Amino acid sequence: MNHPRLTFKSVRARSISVPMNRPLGTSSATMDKAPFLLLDLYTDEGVVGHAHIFCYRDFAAPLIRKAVEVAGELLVGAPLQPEIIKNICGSYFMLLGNQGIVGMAISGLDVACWDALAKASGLPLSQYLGSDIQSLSAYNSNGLSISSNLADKIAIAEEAQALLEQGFKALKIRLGREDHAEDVKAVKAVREVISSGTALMSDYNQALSLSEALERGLDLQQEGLYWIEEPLPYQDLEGNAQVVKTLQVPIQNGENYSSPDFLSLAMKMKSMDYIMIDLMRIGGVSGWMQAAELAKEADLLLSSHLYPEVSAHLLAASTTSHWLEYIDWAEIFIAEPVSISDGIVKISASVGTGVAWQEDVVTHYELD
Ligand code: SMN
Ligand code: MG
Repeated sequence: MNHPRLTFKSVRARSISVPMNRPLGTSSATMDKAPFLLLDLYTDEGVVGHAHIFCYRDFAAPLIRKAVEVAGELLVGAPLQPEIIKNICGSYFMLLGNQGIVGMAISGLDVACWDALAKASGLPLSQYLGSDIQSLSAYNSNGLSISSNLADKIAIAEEAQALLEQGFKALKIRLGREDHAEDVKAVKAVREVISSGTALMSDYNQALSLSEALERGLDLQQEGLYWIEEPLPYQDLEGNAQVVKTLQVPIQNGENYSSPDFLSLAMKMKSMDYIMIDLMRIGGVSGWMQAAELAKEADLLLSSHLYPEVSAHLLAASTTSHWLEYIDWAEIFIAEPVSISDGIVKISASVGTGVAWQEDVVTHYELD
């Protein structure tokens, strides 16, 4: 791909922690604040690229920030090209390892780089990547948590109805309570109030052992779930393959895959029916596009994990595009949140990713 000529000047990274409209309770953690790291990548030519990285825990934001700043020092004066960022950062961080905090820092720089390149070309990112798709189906992934105040049937049913109010046709429920019967009760309570045409995805966040996944999965199959996500630890490729083989309900995996190579291995092992990519784990836009190519070769349906603002462009440019995960956590600080009606997301027509900050909000929630 021939990119416009831009030169890396500097990067500014700011940690913020914003309140969430609905706390998210998963089998692994409950969050009521969303920590993000915001990147502004400056070029000699005046174009600025942006990226936001969801950091899961407040303490992680300054750590990822440090890795971004160290990488930024190395990149001063370099031509702004994804391959160059990957090579310079890849070799500097080689001995430490290019996953986790470091991987998120490099992915964030890659996203900010693509944002700047698409901006310099005068195109929305989706079009810069060759797509002319204007809209995508999204599921509402807010809420439906595992948390005590939602353990009762009525509260979770009411929440499901509220989550469908914007016209969504699909929701995701978090599973993995100690007591499987409580999970079943929650699924039934939601299913009872949503129409048969509404898709109900589910997510265990890696909570189960293989025997639990098989037992619970076989029992849940009759509840009409659209997919079961991450029943087992993501790296247990063999166990996941066994779950895929045994259950009829599709298994969704991939949000924790840190490279296209790992995805390729997981695909060879047949560890998923559907694939979900997180752009800040897989290597930014560059990693996503490689993953999309692998998904295309294997004819695997590809969904996004978090970052609906940016992922919408990437799904639009992916041949086997499936569902966009919609969460609203960044809307408080993003100037142009994703536009949704009837569960359909319209791809932003602004140049680049369309992501820019509401500066007064960023200042208010800045961590340090
Ligand atoms: C998830 C995402 C982000 C934080 C916690 C849990 C979840 C999902 O796995 O797929 O939405
Ligand atoms: Mg998940």
